[in-house]
Amino acid sequence: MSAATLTLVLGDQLSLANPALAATDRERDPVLLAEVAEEAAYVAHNRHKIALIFSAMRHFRDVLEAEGYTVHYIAYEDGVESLEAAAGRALDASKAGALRCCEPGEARLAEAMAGWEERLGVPVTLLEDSRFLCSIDDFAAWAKGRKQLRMEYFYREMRRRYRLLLDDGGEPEGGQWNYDADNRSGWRASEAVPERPAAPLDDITREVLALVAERFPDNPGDLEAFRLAVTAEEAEAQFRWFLDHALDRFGTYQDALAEESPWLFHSLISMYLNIGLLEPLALCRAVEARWRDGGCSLAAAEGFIRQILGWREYVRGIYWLHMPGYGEHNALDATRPLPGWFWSGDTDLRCLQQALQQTLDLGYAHHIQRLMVIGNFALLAGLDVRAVCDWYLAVYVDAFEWVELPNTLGMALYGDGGIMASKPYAASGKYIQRQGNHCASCRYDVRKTTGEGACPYNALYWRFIDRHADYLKKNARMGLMVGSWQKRKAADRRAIVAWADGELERLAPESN
Ligand code: FAD
Ligand code: DLZ
Repeated sequence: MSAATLTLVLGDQLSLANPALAATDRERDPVLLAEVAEEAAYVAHNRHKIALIFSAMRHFRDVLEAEGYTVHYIAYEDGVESLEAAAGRALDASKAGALRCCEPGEARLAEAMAGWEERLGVPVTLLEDSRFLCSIDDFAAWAKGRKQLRMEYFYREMRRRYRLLLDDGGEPEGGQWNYDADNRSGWRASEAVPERPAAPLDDITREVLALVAERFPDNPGDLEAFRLAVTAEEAEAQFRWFLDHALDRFGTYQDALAEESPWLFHSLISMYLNIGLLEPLALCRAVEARWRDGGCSLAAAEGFIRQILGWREYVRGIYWLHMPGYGEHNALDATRPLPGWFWSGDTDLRCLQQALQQTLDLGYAHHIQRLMVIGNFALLAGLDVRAVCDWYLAVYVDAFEWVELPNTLGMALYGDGGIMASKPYAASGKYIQRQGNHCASCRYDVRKTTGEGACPYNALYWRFIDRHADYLKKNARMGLMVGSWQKRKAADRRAIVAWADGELERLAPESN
């Protein structure tokens, strides 16, 4: 019998379809899962994220044992520093002569693992992560030779490849590839938001919550409010609830901002997808089936499938195409320090306050809060791109660098100079007012640009246009806005920029 190979399963690879498990001989090869200090502390993760991952890992250990695998489990209390140290221990204990793992999702860990063979003294095999619908190599082949990469064209190819929402002739159902224009309604509190069921808390999760409370007292996250699924079955139940109660309104209110709800009709499944509890193609097929059965509109089904099959795969492709080095971009030279209230939520801008508070407490904000409320403020204020990206990586339950970095640096901050987005997502308070009902209970007046009580987004928007006019003029989609700014009287422009400078110094001081 050949020597055993140790299979390492990382905390975001908790799926029986993990290719490293598929290659494991259950009779011979031990499996290692390890809760380690380094992974739990490389940023100040939201406590919901640590609790989710540790509890899901412990539950997955039980699933693997029931499936006949021999599991070597290292708990956080065992005090092991790093995944490398954990692998070293398990290799010694099991006498395995090699190690295999599905490739890690973050370049940071991939780089560290590149030295394992030498340091651990055994062959290390990394297997392609088959849980994604477009491999890193396929994305690179698609990107090759294209002057500009755009998600929409990638998405169409993915629709054809997986035959999703196509008619018998292979053309898009309804005659259009994209129904985004139907997905932009603002929230006017004219309908009820369904109550979301919490996933059950069992003994394993309770134990993990106590551990996280004790060991991570200073990290963000209100553990009393922990309500996440920690097994594949529970995550599936959350998704089924979304299909039955929210999908049909998902499209309509995808871009809406609401006082009443942190999540409106969003699915709340990114964290389960990202750690392996749900599988992307199955979700897309279930949503298509729901539309074919008449259970939701085509715009809702297409909008949802586009997020998973399009955006999620696209951002991962962009990440690996440009790593290492992607995180070093700072196209707009944004270096202002991140204000301390990003970590407390203590601001009197109503939309920002709500988005930050739920982010810190629950580790969740929906896309428009991340992009057009928090991200937009960071973009307009010129906050330091590295600090902003580190903040996003820390605070969200679903944050892993492969998905966080292109979304934050590229989409929200335009820090990559247009690799991800065709224009900066910069907007004044008018956009936030149009999309929801925060402005009605805000102390600032969204109709005012300058003067006491004016909504800070307004003057900051024009300051942004003024500051980057030469750069933005080259962008076909921003040229009009720059032109209309430059046509205004010089004295008016000076007054707006001076007001914005003062507001910025008040809200995000240059030295703090
Ligand atoms: P829904 O709105 O219900 O969408 C369904 C699913 O589509 C999501 O669960 C997610 O898997 C996928 N999806 C939607 N948009 C994107 C996108 N732009 N990129 C990748 N997947 C997408 N998503 C993460 O998973 N992790 C992150 O760290 C993350 N950071 C972000 C940072 C910024 C600045 C922005 C603008 C977006 C970020 N996103 C991130 C994308 C998106 O905001 C979240 O996936 C979404 O809000 C999760 O909530 P949901 O499950 O309710 O999503
Ligand atoms: C995020 C995370 C945390 C908090 N803890 C662990 C852990 O203790 N053990 C582990 O294997 N994985 C953990 N993870 C997920 C890893 O950070 C993730 O696998 C890498 O970031 C690569 O995507």
